[in-house]
Amino acid sequence: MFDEVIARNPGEIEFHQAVREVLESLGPVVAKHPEYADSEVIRRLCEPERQIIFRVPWTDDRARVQLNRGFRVEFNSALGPYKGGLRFHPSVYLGIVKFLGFEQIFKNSLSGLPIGGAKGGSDFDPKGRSEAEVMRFCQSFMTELYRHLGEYTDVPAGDIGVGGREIGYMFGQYKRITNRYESGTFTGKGLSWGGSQVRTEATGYGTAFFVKEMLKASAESFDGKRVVVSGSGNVATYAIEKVHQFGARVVACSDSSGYVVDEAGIDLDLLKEIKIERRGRIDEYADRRASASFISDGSIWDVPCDVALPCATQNELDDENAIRLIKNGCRVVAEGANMPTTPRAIHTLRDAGVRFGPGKAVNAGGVATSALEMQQNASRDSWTFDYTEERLSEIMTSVHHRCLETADEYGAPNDYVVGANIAGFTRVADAMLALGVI
Ligand code: NDP
Ligand code: 2IT
Repeated sequence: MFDEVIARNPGEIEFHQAVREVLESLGPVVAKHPEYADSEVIRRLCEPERQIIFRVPWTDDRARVQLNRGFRVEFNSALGPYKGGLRFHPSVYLGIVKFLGFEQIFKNSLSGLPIGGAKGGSDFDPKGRSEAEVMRFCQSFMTELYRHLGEYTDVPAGDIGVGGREIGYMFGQYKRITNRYESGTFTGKGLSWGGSQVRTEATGYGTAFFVKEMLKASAESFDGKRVVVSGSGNVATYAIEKVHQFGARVVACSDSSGYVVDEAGIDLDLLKEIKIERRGRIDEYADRRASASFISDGSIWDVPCDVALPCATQNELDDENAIRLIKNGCRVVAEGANMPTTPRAIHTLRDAGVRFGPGKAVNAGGVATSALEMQQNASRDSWTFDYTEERLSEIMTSVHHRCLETADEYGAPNDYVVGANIAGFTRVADAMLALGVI
């Protein structure tokens, strides 16, 4: 089946990687449940229900015409409306969108909530663009995509390069074209126009909640641990915040220009001011903080730590990095980002007895809180921060439990990869069987 996926989707290497990782876990399930093979449910899962690719023309501040490509891959809707983020980054092409959409199916299923899987985005690079340029791009992007969306159809959110600002411009254009205030068509909205408390923080907080459970499962806690977090965007920032609240110290974080080491612990207010509020570069953090230094070559995974949280992008932690982490005494690696660890690095970590949490479980708190936002929109309600955070915490505890329970059931105790893949797969596969050959 893997050969068939490669042949049907040539050149889409990230998609191949994501499919392979799931297929490798499914042997014991098919052995126990031949009905999945008989109904070709796995083959059907690997083929998106719908793929939309479109032109996104817009004019820059100098009145020059710019051109980007837009994507939305609506992968699976057996469990609910298509759900998943939009990524704006120059590296985006069909293979990236499909890997993310495929992962999203199993993540959303694992969350236990009624959401299907999708992903989209564009090769637009927001770096260095003015507010007005970003707005015009978002409006052009939505002028095509709006026709495919809806609260019962497809519900986008943010991802790399897409946060509250971009969701605002896209929701505004959607509302304008459709003449409907349909809050439930987007998640990650601002708090004054239908957004949910905790959605901004959810992926990072959820990552910390999940790792807390991983540590608890081996009779440990965050207290006094040294943690390294890659990235300094949405996921990294709020992972750092919660990890600090749990009593650990984050000593390094990064962006695409390099990393900072701060033995006194990352000063989150300073980091937020530079990276979130002003969209600046990470070297400024070291310029303004005496205990910090900036390193532009080498790797953030050279920094010794007990817990490593890759929260930037795919394939950012390779085998060489894994070997270094193990040498330096790292005991837990958990993916805040989607597929940040290469397959070889995962094997190396697991062989060395490092506890490894895969993204589709660890970072499920973001999309889970999106589903909570959809719930609030559907009932025209809005919940308090504390109540919503409590719901997120419960969801992450149950995702953790589901992973370990399923890993046990299929003869791979403590293997979170096997547990997450099989638990995610069986829920969506059962729904597909029930819905017939569609
Ligand atoms: P942001 O755009 O807020 O931040 C991304 C961070 O990663 C930035 O620090 C960025 O650095 C860095 N980064 C991005 N691309 C690269 C690259 N090619 N090389 C090195 N560094 C890079 O995105 P998010 O925090 O939202 O997303 C981070 C990860 O988490 C992604 O894998 C995303 O898919 C995943 N995720 C996000 C969720 C969410 O709710 N937002 C939910 C679940 C997973 P720079 O600023 O220099 O570009
Ligand atoms: O990868 C992800 O889970 C996200 N970017 C969030 C998706 C969502 O719909 O909230």
